[in-house]
Amino acid sequence: MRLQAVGYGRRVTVPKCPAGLRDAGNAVQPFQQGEFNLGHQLKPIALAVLAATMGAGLLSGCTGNQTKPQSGADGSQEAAKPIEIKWGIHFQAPAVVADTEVQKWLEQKFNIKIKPVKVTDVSIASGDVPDLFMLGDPANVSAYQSQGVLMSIDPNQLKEKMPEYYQDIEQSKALFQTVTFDGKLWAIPMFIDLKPYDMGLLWRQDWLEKVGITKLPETLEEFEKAAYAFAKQDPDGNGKNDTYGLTGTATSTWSTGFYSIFGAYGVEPTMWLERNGQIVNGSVMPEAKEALEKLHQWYVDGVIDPEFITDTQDSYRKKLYNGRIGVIEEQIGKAALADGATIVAMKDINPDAKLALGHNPQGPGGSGNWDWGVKSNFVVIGSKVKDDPAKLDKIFEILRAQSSDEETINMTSLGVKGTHWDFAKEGATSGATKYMPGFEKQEQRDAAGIRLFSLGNITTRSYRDKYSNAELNDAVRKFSSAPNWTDALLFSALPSDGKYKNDLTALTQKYFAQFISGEVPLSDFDKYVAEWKAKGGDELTKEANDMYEKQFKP
Ligand SMILES: [Ca+2]
Repeated sequence: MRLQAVGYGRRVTVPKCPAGLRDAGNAVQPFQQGEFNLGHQLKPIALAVLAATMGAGLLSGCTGNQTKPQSGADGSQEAAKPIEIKWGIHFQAPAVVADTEVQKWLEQKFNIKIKPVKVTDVSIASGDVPDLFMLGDPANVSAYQSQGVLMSIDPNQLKEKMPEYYQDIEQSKALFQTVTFDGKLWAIPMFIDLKPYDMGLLWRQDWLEKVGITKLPETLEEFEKAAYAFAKQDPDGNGKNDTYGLTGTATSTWSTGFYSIFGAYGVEPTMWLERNGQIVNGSVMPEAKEALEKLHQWYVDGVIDPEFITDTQDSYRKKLYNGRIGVIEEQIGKAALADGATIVAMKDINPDAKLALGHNPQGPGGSGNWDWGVKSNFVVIGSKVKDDPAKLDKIFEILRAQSSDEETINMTSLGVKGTHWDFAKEGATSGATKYMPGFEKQEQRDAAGIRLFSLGNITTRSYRDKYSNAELNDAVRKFSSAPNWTDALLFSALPSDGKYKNDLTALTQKYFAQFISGEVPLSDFDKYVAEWKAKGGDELTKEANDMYEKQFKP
């Protein structure tokens, strides 16, 4: 565990900084890759490098200290004592970097003293609970709430203290239900409705042309035709039978992969889906069996790469770059525009290849891909804050600024305009942003404190509209299967999830891989369903229906 506490004094000392620091620019990227909680783990980074980068001049010109006088609430000149806030850094940041430029800026702006801490299950269990921190999932909120470390939040107070944000989050009101336990609200939900990590299909367009297909496949039949041609018609023209249509991520992600193929049959394994007022799990629906029959046929015919059992999203991208497969499911943000990560990587490896993003295939059950819905992350407040009204007020003041004050959002998520970031288009005053050389890597920004105190998607809708990449937003609108294709319970944690969920996902992954490869015949599907039900699936299904009745039913 990487828990670093930093010492701090009681006096407010303010760095004397260049004007540019105070006049931080006004833009934000609403789509920060680092904000997405998809259950991925970030790799640790070299802190020594961070420290060196940080010392190298970020704070040059900011060396003098002075005490800032504060006006009292009654307008008197008596200095208000800074409020100390133990602040859990962004959960994807690997470690605390103390006394960064951003921390000092926040301390000055809000007259606070921040103690940044890295939140872990271990630190929480040992009683080291921050005043303010962020969690990625309703299951985390539920777990910490049951440990008694969270403060319940009064929705009326939220409405009063954060009016701009409340107006927006009200449009996704069901999100409140995901973190309401025992009739009380335990977190401030954040939302995201235009998600660059929604997926479409990324095709080798030059391969399509090579096999005589001039239009991007849109239906499942057209998808199948193209995938077979990639496997059978030597699309790379080397005279060898060395290509496949596609591969999958049968055991390496949160579900079973082949999301768009299952989607074409109207189902997503592991998701809770609503059918005629009942909640059923996609893992055991008859439509899943239909999709598996199709996938098994493709496997038998040599269209699916046998390595689909162990492939990951990283490895299938490499297979696309290296001309082993001709289509992948890819995040729209990585594939829609010329500067998308996957497009750029392909160009590096094979400059002659042509890629094109297409829709998820339309099949007998519709079309769709895995979608995380409007859910983003959650802001939570430590239980001890309820006994300290002044601190709670201060926290709400910070949260309101984090959601609607451009200067604060920019500083915490982008840094200083002209130093750390600028608009992508020269001279622009809105739209997409880019990081400056020296700050393109996350660890370089963490060293300056950028992201550590960012709360991500708590920004207001108008803010996002103003500062997002319009071209990318259009692509998301065009290719995403959102908003109608997501978990009926918005990925809420069920009471017995901890007991069964991981084992059931693993069971489904194992069986589905075997059904596709033929190691287990599809005539055993009912046997698999019975096993799934007996091993906790029935119990979870009951809990899912109870929760739906109580909290989500329209
Ligand atoms: Ca070939």
